[in-house]
Amino acid sequence: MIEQTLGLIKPDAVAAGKTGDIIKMIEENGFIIDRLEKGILKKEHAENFYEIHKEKPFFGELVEFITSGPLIVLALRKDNAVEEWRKLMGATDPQKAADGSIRKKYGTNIGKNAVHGSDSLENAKKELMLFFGEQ
Ligand code: 3AN
Repeated sequence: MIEQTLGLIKPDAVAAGKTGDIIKMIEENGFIIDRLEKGILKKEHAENFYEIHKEKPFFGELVEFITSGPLIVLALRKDNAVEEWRKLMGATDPQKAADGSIRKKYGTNIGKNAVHGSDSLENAKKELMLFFGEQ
């Protein structure tokens, strides 16, 4: 099934000048980039986005990091996009991420891990709505 998912290139990777490399990997892996935007997230927007992690000890750190500089917001389309994008991203902890994955290549640690992807089709719809509004 053709799906759309939300991808972020996080501030660590943007600041490191890896935007182009990551977009190249995305395109080479057969994703269509339907939407692309660069900007700095407002604190309230980030808190909303990471709402499911509100009770976690690293919530403050998470919000601070994701708002710390420009990021790239992407709407990615492909057959089975949610799962395929998570596969291309690799495991949350870059040290555990598979060879060839984006996090293995460009992630620093479990917090600064270069990219984000929705974890289900339901959350993809919510996250796409949060960033891009009604399509
Ligand atoms: P994923 O991004 O792979 O779906 P989640 O949903 O478990 O991972 O975590 C959301 C984000 O929270 C991660 N991308 C990561 O940046 C951050 N995170 C997860 N665990 C930790 C942790 N133990 N310390 C700091 N940040 C974390």
